[in-house]
Amino acid sequence: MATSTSDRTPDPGASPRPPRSERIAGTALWAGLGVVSTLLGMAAAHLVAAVTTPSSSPVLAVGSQVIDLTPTPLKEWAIRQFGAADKIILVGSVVLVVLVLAGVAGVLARRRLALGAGLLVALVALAAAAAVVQGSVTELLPSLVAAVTGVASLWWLHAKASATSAAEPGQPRQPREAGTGASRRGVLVAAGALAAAAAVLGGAGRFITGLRSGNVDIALPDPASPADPFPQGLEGQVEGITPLRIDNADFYRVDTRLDTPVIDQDSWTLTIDGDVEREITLTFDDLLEMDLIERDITMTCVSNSVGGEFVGGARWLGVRLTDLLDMAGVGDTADQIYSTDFDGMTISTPLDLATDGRDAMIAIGMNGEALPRAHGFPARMIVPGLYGFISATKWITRITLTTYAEKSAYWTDRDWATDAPIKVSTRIDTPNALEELPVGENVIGGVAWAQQKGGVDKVQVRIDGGAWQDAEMGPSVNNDYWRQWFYRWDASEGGHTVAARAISGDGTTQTPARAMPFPEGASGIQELRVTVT
Ligand SMILES: Nc1nc2c(c(=O)[nH]1)N[C@H]1C(S)=C(S)[C@@H](COP(=O)(O)O)O[C@H]1N2
Ligand SMILES: [Mo]
Repeated sequence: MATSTSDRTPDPGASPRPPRSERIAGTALWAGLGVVSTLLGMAAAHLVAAVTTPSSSPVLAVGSQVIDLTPTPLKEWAIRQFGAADKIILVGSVVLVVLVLAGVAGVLARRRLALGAGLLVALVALAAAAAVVQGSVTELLPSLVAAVTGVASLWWLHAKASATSAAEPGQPRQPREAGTGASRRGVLVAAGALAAAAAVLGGAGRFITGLRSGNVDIALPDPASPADPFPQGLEGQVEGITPLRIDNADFYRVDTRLDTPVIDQDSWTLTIDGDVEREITLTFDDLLEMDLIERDITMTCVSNSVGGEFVGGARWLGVRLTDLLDMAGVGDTADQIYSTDFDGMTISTPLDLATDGRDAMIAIGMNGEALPRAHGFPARMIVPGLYGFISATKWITRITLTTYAEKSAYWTDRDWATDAPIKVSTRIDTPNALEELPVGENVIGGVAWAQQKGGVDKVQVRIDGGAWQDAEMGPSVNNDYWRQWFYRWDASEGGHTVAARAISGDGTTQTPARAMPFPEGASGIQELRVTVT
């Protein structure tokens, strides 16, 4: 038999189909090429977004759109399941879905490059649409970069895989197969190089975002109306208790954003309009020149479950809200303060409550520093006694005096309450649920709050469903601030339940009636089991 090159192909008469394991490896390789191309596109886009508008990064734009479209019950479920990690899980899920589709695009590209590239472009088009809905047309740039980089990368890898496969000596031309052996190694090296490039670009994007979202160091003026001296808390005395004042870096953060907004205080302005005698616009410097009040106030999120993490006490510095409203002159039809952040997100606040004499302010300082970017720099609203979602607008740029009939804010559109005073509540900080404790004296401790209800007068502890016993109280800062408490418990061996409740200065006892956070805040009594051995 003559030995032509084609004769070296094993069993030339049979189907050229490679063995099953080869086919799986081939598919996996192509899926991987799709994933690498997509990662490179996302990373390049992330870098471009980092230097322009961080939130226009395709994954974040899609994530924000998902947040806005998620029905309230599902959102509530996610917060219950994942707590403060909900956003990491959201972004992670978006990335996962994108990467699965990227793998599909790679496999399609093996058959026809245009099919795979088309799927990638369709994916990016979705992100671009989200970026435009979330931001503006100027935020299309990162998506464009993602499309160009991703498709170019897929095209290059496709060419390499096809070319090396065809160049295999003695092999029939198989342009649709990533070759085997040496040729496959070439493709893997190329893909590895692109993956490394993606890591570098993505890392650079992260680094730049980190630099840009660093907090601003501004010397703040002294308050015209300072807070009372701050007492020593129980934290040195009761192990595991929450500090009386929460450091800025530890303060809970709740908002709809996946980025940390970077706002330049020199171009920032605050406008007061709507039903007012004269519309006014103030700069950051204008605020610094006004009389400032300084107050210790405990903020609470409506999504905080009983015993949850979304509550914190801090010292706020700002301009009295009523001073600003008086400058504009509020008309007599308004019943709602409708505030807007730099990105168009809106929050409603009942006008009568915000102006009833409580220390509502437009804050520019938190615990002796300018507001951290995560907490609203350059300015935010703070209204003691109301949950944050109807009072604490961060990155605020506009205050519109209007009516609830006329305008509805972000959470109002999602069926949350418009009038939601913070409920009297307490949290057991120590011991932890299911903790094992030694027989004898154990200290139970925590914090309680009753803003605008006369502050916390008493906390009581109940062991195994027995009688309520008064706890020892930490210092009282003011009626809008939380209060630490502890109870010395002589524990006997066995399993026990520990519960705590607060009683406010105006005589409100924390209700045992259980309510979920939606639509106006959780209630009930925190009870946990411990084992004493
Ligand atoms: N612009 C803007 N402001 C916002 C929010 C938001 O999503 N966007 N979330 C509100 C909610 S629900 C709460 S509880 C407080 C939380 O403020 P913090 O993150 O500083 O603790 O901010 C409020 N202000
Ligand atoms: Mo909130």
